[in-house]
Amino acid sequence: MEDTTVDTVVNAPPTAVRRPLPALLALALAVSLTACDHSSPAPPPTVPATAQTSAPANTGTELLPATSFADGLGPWALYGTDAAPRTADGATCVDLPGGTTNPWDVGLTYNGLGIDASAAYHLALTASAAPATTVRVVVGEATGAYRTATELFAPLTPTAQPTEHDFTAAIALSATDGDVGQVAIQLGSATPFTFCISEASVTTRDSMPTAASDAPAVRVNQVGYLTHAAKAATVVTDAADPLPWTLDLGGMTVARGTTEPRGTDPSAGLAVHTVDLSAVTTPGTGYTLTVDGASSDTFAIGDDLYRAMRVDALSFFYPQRSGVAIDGAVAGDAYARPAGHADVGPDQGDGAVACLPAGALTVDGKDLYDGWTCEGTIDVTGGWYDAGDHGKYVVNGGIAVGQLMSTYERALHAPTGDAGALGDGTLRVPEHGDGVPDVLSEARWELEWMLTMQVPAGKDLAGMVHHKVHDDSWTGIPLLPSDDDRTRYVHRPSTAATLNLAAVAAQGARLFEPFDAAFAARLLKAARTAWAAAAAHPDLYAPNTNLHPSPGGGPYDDTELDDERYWAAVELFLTTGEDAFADALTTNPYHVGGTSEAFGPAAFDWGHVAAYARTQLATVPNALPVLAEVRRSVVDAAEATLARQATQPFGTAYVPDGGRYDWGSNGLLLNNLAVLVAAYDLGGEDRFRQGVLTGLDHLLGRNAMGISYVTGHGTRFAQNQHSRWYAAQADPSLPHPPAGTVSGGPNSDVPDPVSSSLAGCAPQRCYVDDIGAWGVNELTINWNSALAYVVSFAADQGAAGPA
Ligand code: 9MR
Repeated sequence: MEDTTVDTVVNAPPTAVRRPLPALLALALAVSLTACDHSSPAPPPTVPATAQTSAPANTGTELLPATSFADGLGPWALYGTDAAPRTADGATCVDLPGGTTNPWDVGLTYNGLGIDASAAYHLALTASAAPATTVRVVVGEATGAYRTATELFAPLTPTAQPTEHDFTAAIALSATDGDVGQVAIQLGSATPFTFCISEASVTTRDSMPTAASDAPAVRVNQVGYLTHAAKAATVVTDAADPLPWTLDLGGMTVARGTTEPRGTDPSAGLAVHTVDLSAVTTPGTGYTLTVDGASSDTFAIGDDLYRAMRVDALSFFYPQRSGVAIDGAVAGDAYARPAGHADVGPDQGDGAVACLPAGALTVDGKDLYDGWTCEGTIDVTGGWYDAGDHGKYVVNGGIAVGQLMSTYERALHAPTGDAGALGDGTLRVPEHGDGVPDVLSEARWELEWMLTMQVPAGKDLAGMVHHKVHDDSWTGIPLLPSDDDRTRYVHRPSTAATLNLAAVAAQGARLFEPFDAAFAARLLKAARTAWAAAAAHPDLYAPNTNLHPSPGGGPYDDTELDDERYWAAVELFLTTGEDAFADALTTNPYHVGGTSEAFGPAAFDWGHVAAYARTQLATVPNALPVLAEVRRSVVDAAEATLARQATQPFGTAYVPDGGRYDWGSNGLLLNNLAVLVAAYDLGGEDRFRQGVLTGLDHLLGRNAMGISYVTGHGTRFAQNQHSRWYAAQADPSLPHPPAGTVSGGPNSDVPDPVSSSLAGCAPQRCYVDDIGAWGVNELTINWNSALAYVVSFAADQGAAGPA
């Protein structure tokens, strides 16, 4: 898929902020060193949830000149505070007065750590904080760009406890010159606390431990299986021969059989067997499957397993809203927060944002937009925050709001669709009682914002749409949107963003027509204007380069726009029926029989939208003469996906050529399932419905990690998705992401400082549920829109269909 090779860190923590320890000061402090004492018995190893992996006894070489703080700070330096360290009872403590904004404003640093890129290390601290405080610990550059080799969030309590962290270094660091390495314990905090430290250590390791999982060997959909659905499980076992299994409910064995050995699954790096429970159609909760002495997590069989998840997946968007206070009475008390970027401070507000000044430089020293800027300011208040960051990006907003509207549109037209389930009063949104389906009210929040991004008539590039708005540099975690004090800029319009607006505004025009004709007309006018502007400026590309030294947002770059043109033409045609749009779509290279292939092993994402457009054309009623061919092409693509899925002992429908998993693999899986949904809706062939449900089994626990990737659903679910405000892992006073939040999922590139410790992992296991692991565990609007679409389908199945 697009742009997985990022030359600059995406959603990275702050860069140019940590204060280096002056080398002379380090030397001066070093003279007070005493020999460290390893003789006292270590306290029981309590590995906090935030530690990356558990740490078996490590016998590597110690890289710090001293590991004990019994006699003072030794070679470490305290910066950002006048508070004086004191030493007692084997520890050095400091009373920090609080009052700082960023974690890195105060810190304890050791400079002079030399490590090799891609080598394995073990970091350990024994420390306390009173009151309990989470601190960020970084191994990285001591100067310059402050690049990070690894990081962890250590939740310190008033009782000293060890925090341990195994990592593979993302970059090389030098002990003496050049990229001098640093261990930094960041102690910035708004509130006062006392920090004490007794031990710190960085040692070499021979190799990383394999990703540990406490999941049972028997992997099931932890939420459950619809009564009339295929029911498959996967068992991790080296046994060569079939094994007996039993299915138990309430202490009784209700079914038994033998497993099917499937060999080693390369996507998981595990030897597995599969179990087929499809014959069991007795509803119940608390089923367990037992094989060879190992029992699965409990699961249900029933007709009503996805309705709550549908509400959750769709309600994810409200607390992502920018520009408005989030009402705890609507979203849940834990999610109440002040409005972000609403011009009330301390954030800078989105009411009057300037364009990026001309001459802003990339890492290559080039002017990012070739001299482009704009006069004045723009009101870009509103919309959804994209992900765990505070940026707002039109092309990702486009696919996300498009899929939300398609969730509703499917319910209008599909044989099993239930528009009532998405009606007014069904979701956790504030717009109840207005007669408008809640899913459309949520979509409108984003559409209104996208309209603000369109250049008005009379200005340079009128009708084009600005690509994005975000901070001038990356912020750290945790940070409420309302506390983001960075300067924000609107970026240059792009043809891609303009076509995105044309597509979703056209779709919105037909869906809002029954509820608000004036808004529908406004949308259609904007869509037509955008279509014409994109035709006049067909190649204004969003670049893949990033600003230097800190981009402050993702690039969402794209230089192949025929698919966006196809999507815009399809939606404009579906709304207007006009010949000009029929011509535009039938002559597009991505149309049936064209030179570009719309479908592939990954159907669609934010930057590859042809398959999504094709499914829209196939499923939304229209009078295109070649509609039968269009529909056949969707069914053929679904057949190809089913064929790939059938090879997978863990049931995934995402089977990329070459095997490597891309960024957002769970989103890619869900969008493949969306094509199966369309195929089922078109012909009612049950195998497509089964393929969707089997794909959800994988997402919800029948996978190599043995976890449900949807917060709040399943026995063991991801809940530390990368987010600056659902940041409970970094600050226990903040919540975890709301129920119904899907994680981006395994990414073979493991591009962030936390997941990079898994380098070389089998694709399904390139994952860790850690807030710092932004390359494998972020939340985004486009992945949750995919979840919402597919889960809404699953919720509609209920008692329907034969097994
Ligand atoms: O989902 C995006 C993925 O397809 C790209 O490869 C990656 C690098 O450009 O960016 C991802 O999008 C991130 C965006 O740039 C910033 N907000 C968070 C998004 C999810 O990680």
